Amino acid sequence: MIVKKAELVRTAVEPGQYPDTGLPEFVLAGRSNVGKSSFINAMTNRKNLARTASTPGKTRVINFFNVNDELMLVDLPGYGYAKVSKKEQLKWGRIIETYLNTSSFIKGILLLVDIRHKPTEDDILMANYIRQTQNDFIVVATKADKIGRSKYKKHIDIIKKTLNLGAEDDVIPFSAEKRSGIEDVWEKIETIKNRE
Ligand SMILES: Nc1nc2c(ncn2[C@@H]2O[C@H](COP(=O)(O)OP(=O)(O)OP(=O)(O)O)[C@@H](O)[C@H]2O)c(=O)[nH]1
Ligand SMILES: [Mg+2]
Repeated sequence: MIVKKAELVRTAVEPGQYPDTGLPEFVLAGRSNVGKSSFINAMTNRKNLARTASTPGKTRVINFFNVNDELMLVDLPGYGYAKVSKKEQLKWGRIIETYLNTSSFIKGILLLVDIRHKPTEDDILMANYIRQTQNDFIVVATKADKIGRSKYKKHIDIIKKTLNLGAEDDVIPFSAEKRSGIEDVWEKIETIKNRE
């Protein structure tokens, strides 16, 4: 995929604010700080399209990015960061849940997990949730630059087992830092997009 155009077209917290371009949406879900916004920057080859930070809880709204007038990448607030107050967490949880239950343009959900760690209870809930929606499901293992390549398989097996994935489900190692895995993920997205 050659990204010619990538722009933030809408920031939303509630359904009336979602864009209605009709473009298929690919959603980034995952724990706070797992690398969702960095993923969008890497995928679109833009340094600062989606805002990232070393302090978790950076993304507090839903951001819709139009890519090539072909599809939307949707950046969600992260879940499960203990230092964010319970009240804020509930608020973001509702924003995420409402979006996932309401948007009629969602085509695929990308669940991002850190390649180094066993997925959390929240990740398992999210994976189960995604499975019971009609959407295609891609698991991306972020920050792959933080471990050696020879360790990928061991870590990916743990992720697959914990999230209860089938043998046919892929987990794609990804590094925004090293810019690896980008083509693999685009290929998956395009396959899903072109499938009726
Ligand atoms: N080494 C390494 N660091 C990464 C990678 N991706 C993201 N990071 C770092 O992880 C931190 C969090 O990244 P973000 O992209 O802001 O994470 P997020 O999931 O959008 O976080 P929230 O908006 O809080 O939900 C930042 O310090 C990034 O630089 C990666 O591939 N490799
Ligand atoms: Mg973010």
